[in-house]
Amino acid sequence: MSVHIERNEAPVLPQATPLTLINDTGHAVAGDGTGGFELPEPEILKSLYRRMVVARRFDTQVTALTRQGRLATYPSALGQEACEIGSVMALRTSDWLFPTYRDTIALLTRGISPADILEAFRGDWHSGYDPKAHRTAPAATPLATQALHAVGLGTAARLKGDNTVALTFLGDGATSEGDAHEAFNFAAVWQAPVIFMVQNNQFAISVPLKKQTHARMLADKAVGYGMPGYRVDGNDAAAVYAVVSAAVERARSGHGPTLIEGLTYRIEAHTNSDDPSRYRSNDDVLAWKARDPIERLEKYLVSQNLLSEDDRSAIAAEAESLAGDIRDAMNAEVEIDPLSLFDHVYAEPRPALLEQRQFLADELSASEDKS
Ligand SMILES: Cc1ncc(C[n+]2csc(CCOP(=O)(O)OP(=O)(O)O)c2C)c(N)n1
Repeated sequence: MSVHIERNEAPVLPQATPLTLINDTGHAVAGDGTGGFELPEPEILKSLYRRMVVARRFDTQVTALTRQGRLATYPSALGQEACEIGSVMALRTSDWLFPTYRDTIALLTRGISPADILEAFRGDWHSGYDPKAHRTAPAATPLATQALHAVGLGTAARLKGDNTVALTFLGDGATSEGDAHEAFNFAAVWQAPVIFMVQNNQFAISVPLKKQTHARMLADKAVGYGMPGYRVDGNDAAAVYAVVSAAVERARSGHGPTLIEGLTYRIEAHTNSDDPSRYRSNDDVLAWKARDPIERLEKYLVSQNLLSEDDRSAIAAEAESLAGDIRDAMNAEVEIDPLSLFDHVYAEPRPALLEQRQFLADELSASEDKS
């Protein structure tokens, strides 16, 4: 089946001032400042808030358990809640998500259980959840590979004539990878229904953005590929939700991909094995903490009488109950079959892999005989 591809008008350069709907003092931005986007409905804002609070509790709990040695590694998303959750909430459950290792709280928002999310970080399994059941690919560690997978799935959906949209998260550093270029290029050539959500959290481990790109900003890159680009305040969940929703709608109605740069900051270390004090100043961290995505939405909701004390208690209870579930799951000793490492690598087993499997099986039974 052939698909007719329309040429877009030459996209215009995105505006450099990040699109914001609720500013960092918790006030709704008026008039022209909104770039034509509208504040989401109160119910959506409340849901964004609730999910961000729960996600932060997830993050702080997992960081604590990592320090206790319960997980091998954890890339915190603390401070990036608006980007992660604002984006995912703009999807339908039938859409696909292609996440990276950083996006655990996006997985949580997709309804994947903490135990299943964390299995891979504990080193127990490649992916602790069934990607098809959740329409969420395993979180990619090789940078930018997930963007190609999103373009593949989006293109297949387009060819099949269904209206599935694929959203993929990339970091600022990932945009320097060849895979990102290939994904952007072919998404635009094939007009794939894909949203590239670039979370510009300023650093690729210790490498600042200015060493990754000479472009004015990451959103500008969209224009060269022939797709629209937006720079959004990545700490404003309302703006992220509104801009991503518009991109999803555009993709779903056959108008191709969008690249969105969410300007945000990674408050914690890259992972628990990194010391960020070696490459960034505490003043920067404090300045970004003052722009906290949760606090600003809370201020707005309170000012509009949309968040009662009862609401807050219920959200706090939900967050604490989730933290308890995480502790239970990570404190449980699980039996892992080392041979399961070879399951699901290929749909049809390959001789070389079977040989390696047999080698490990022999080693295991030899060590059992000795003990
Ligand atoms: C192809 C590839 N090269 C190098 C790495 C090692 N690596 C892991 S994370 C990282 C930095 C990524 O930064 P960014 O894309 O900005 O994402 P962030 O971790 O900040 O969310 C690097 C270089 C990798 N995982 N994959």
